[in-house]
Amino acid sequence: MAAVFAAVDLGASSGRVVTGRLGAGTLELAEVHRFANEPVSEGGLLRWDIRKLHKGLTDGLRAAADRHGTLDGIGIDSWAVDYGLLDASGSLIANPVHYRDPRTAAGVERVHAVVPPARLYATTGIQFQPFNTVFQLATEELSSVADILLIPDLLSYWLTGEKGTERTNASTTGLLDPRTGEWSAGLFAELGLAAELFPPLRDPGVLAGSYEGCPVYTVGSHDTASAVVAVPATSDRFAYISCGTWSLVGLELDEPVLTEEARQANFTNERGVDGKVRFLRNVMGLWLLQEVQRDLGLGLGYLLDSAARATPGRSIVDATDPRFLPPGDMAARITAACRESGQPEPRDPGELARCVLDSLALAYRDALSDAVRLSGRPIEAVHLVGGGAHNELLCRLTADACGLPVHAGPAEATAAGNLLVQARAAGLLDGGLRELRSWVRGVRTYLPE
Ligand code: LFR
Repeated sequence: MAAVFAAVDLGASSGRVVTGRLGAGTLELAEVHRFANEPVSEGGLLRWDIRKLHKGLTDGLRAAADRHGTLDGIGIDSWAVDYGLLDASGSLIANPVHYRDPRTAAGVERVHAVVPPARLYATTGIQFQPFNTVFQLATEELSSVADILLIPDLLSYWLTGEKGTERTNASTTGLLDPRTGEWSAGLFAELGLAAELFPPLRDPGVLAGSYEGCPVYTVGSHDTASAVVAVPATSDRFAYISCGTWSLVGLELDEPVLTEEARQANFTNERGVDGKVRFLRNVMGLWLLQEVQRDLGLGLGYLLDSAARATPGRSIVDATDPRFLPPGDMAARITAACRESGQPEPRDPGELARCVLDSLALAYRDALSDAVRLSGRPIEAVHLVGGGAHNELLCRLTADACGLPVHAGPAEATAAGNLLVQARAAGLLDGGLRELRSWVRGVRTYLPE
């Protein structure tokens, strides 16, 4: 008999509920609900409208149940680093602040004054990003806070009444020891943070509670961790690009790489499902294109068609530059970056989009060659998963830039990884990541030219 699981996947611009029907030898995915994620400005800060997301989630679960009858499990993943603060009565104090809000500069200074960057990296293995939870927390007034819940853990708490901190996402806080998978007690002490503020750590793939009689499982609740589960690799010699709003570019390793070179190269050691290490670099990703689209009021199809006709490699920007982090004025910021580096300014939307795509492909190439050099792990192919797998031009440019075959797809890797970990937790699948990956379908290969 088939079993049906529901994956709740919250992205920076939309959330979705995807069901996975596990039948004879196949996992059939269906998107049953999609809802907008529109940040709000409150108290001078950019925030997530978390109640609206919660409503989208429960509406989606209802749609899933309407379609399939009963559900065999629910799992929640979202972007990383952000959190809600609860008071002693268990109520959310305010909407969670968006990691793209520039409030964190002071937090970075405060943390680095106590724990210098090199020691912070040696302790946690997490790349410097101004929005890491550890820096966000240094800007908070925590005296009336009883619990800190990461976004998927907060929504899971609202569904089940149970509190916990899922480990893959906990690693993105910049407070976890990558060698043990436990909080770094020393770091908490040095920063004057009480470790009890986070509910107990829990692994992906355990029972978190229940919602209306249906089991809720932890999954790789950091969306990137779930996406990496569904990379359909058949050997160890692969790299991945999880390509959505961000592009997360790197390798799956067994041990963290905590060298000074890895820090200088801004590589992170996030925790993966089954205790793996996601050794990767954050590249701005489709955010650049989404913001150009929003800025110019143009459709994606039009932009990509014109980019395909534009001169290749006319100007390149650094797609890891934090100047592109905040929303707004993206066309102007990209044009300024070209001008400042003495390159021709894009003259039309097609040239602008081409500049973004060429820059992404080169940033992928650089990240992959650094990853191989820093880890000593050779690679034979690149798996590009996530929404970017639909972007043929980007896939082609990536294959050419990297000089490696790019296996593009599945686009819904995050939901697939979420569902596979649930199915295993429910006892319907067994084995390791290799076995889970064998259920993943939907790949198109681009060979370098
Ligand atoms: C991707 C992602 C990245 C993380 C960024 C901010 O959706 O989770 O992995 O660095 O969002 O949370």
